[in-house]
Amino acid sequence: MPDGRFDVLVLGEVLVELSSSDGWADGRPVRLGFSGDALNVAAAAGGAGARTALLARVPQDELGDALVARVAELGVDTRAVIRAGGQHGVYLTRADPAGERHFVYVRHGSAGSQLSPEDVDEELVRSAGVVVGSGIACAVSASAYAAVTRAAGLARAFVYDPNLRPRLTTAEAARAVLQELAPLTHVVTPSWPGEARTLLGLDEAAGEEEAITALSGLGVRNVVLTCGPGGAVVSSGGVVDRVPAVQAARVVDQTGAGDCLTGTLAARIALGDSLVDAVRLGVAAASLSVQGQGGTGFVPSLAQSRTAARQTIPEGVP
Ligand code: KDG
Repeated sequence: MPDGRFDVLVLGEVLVELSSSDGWADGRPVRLGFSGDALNVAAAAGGAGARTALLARVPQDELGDALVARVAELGVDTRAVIRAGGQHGVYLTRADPAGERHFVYVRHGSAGSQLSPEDVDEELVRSAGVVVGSGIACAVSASAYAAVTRAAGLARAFVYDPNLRPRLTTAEAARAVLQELAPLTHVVTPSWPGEARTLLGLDEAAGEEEAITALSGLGVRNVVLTCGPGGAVVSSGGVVDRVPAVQAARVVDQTGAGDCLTGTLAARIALGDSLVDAVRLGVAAASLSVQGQGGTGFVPSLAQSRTAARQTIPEGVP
């Protein structure tokens, strides 16, 4: 296990990404990438200045070697990556400027989904400033869910992104996971309105306050509702702040934008920023990330995110 202390530790599954700028049809070109929400988050955390490690199972083959090399190139420590038997998890995506498409998955039984509590090194987790896990990891297998639960219980500060994926789980199952993890969670980052309403069983008329009340009622300490082009809403210690959006100069693909926000946020709170400042930078980083194709197609640096954060859109401007 790596020695030394990490600001951020992310656990989950890294996926091979096949991304098309066109449709899916025989003979069309695709772009090979490495992504998955865990890597998207870790890359963003590294970009935002945190010493970041990734805990994931990656197959022991040539593609796995290239994947691990890319993780390192993204500035993420790979010493906690477990090289294992089994196959890669893959997802197919298309450049998605509107952020509306579902992915096609080829991941059932993948090596990454076999992450288990035994893989979660107690010392590594306890020493990290912030540990990040997601609903995707909890949905891919019972053992990965147990790994996330163990890490959340050991973490000094656990950040949970529900990342509800209807092709991986049901709203009911995702709600049960949220209920179990909520009391262990320092910050939860659901997207608003769709994901939060679905997870919390709220109807169309429910507003942000109801979502915050419901999440706080489950035992979460801090709530960040991510509102895409609407910025974010932060609830902490009974105070609610609205973080304005940052205009994206160029939108190619929204895949991984939410992960970029979460990773940046995790990095900045680990490094001592207030939650609101961390979210402000996360919103700015997410607005930059959409200019690249794929989940890690563009990972902003801290300097780039800081510059973008100065260009918030005033409230009320469509
Ligand atoms: O948030 C983007 C991720 O959903 C994407 O990178 C693929 O991790 C992925 C998943 O499991 O859907």
